[in-house]
Amino acid sequence: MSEAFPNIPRISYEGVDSRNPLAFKHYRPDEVVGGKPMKDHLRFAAAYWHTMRNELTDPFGVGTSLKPWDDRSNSLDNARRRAEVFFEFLDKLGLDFYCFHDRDVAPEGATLAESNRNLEALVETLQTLQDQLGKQLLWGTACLFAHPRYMHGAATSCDADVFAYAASQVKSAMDATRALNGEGYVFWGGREGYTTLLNTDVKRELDHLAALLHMAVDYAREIGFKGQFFIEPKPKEPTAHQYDSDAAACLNFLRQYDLLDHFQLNLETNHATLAQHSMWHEMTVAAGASALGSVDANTGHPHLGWDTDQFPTDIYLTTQIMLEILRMGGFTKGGLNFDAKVRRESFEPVDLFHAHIGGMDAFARGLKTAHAIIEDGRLDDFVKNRYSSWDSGIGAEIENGEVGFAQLEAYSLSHAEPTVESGRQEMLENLINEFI
Ligand code: XLS
Ligand code: NI
Ligand code: NI
Repeated sequence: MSEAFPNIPRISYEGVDSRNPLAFKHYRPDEVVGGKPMKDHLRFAAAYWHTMRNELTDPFGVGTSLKPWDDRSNSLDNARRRAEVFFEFLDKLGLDFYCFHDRDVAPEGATLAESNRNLEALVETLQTLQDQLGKQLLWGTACLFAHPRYMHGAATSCDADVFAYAASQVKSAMDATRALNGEGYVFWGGREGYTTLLNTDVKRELDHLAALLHMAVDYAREIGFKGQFFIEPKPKEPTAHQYDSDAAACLNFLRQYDLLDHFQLNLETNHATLAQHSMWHEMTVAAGASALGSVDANTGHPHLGWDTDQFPTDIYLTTQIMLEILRMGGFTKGGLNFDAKVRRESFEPVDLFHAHIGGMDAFARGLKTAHAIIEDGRLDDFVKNRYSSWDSGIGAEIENGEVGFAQLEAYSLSHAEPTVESGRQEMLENLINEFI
């Protein structure tokens, strides 16, 4: 097959002085940072849906994306050609991983049986390409939101037949993920939520969602799928209220339904923003529950209130993300998946390269900066010291559960008014800027 990107070379590292837009300025896959090559810290993945299937439509206009290799048909041949182009793309960018929804890679058929056959056919193609080019599947998932049957939700649909259909689709998507040796499997909420409470039995829908996830855990055991399950929080879009609203809501749900041992969170920056949280907040909440698993690396537009899925370029953002990843000791099964699309005005194939290069460079800088901040130690020392009153004396007694109200009252009556210290926010902000 002929190359899809004949004028684009394999992207290599040229360093900060390079003015070549098709080169890395910071990402050097084998450069060792803190005892580990950059590529193993970052575990970059491309998203099949945005890279290969996003036509760049918006609510006001048709798609603008140029994809000369794609005849826009639903044929298996077209699907196979797309997969080949996608792997050429991964290869040229030096992206080690990818992620997909079942329906991104294989066309939905007229029946469930036909859809399953299509997926199995494409799994064979993907397997061959993975082996040829040494690429790995970071995670697979099922598209349980695009088809009209899922208008009321999938696992949380009011219609039990739809639940059954969704479960069958997850089963096949898990089979595909296992066959391709996927590191993980993601459940993003899709249409699991509601648009109005007038017609919605929330308690029953949540019970059903948990039931589907328990079935997935059982099925993984049955087929020997060793990948990590992830839930991906998002507060709204497409529904007005998504059940998996944010990290805290997801953790509560998992705990309530006894699923916490089987799931971690896949956090997406733009979803954090929609929840009026920072990505750093979401990561901190997840890490606190030992459930920080993977990252959908993107960003939103500061003036727009929706999921614009832009490529991450902000060094403060990537530094914060990498700080949390380093603090937890690095990814295990997770990685940095560019769940991001180019703007509708950036419609040429080369724009996909610029976008990924920028994201990879931004994270390489974030990694180096975060590592330097940790090595420097002043930030961590400050925080540690800020809580030092808990390390001994009355603080340690409280933490150890050795005292109650009566003892604390006696303590306070016999001590002078507490003397508190400055939080030094501005000093710490300046400290971070020393590194950026
Ligand atoms: C949509 C989600 C979706 C998931 C995968 O907002 O980010 O792309 O990552 O289903
Ligand atoms: Ni996502
Ligand atoms: Ni998103």
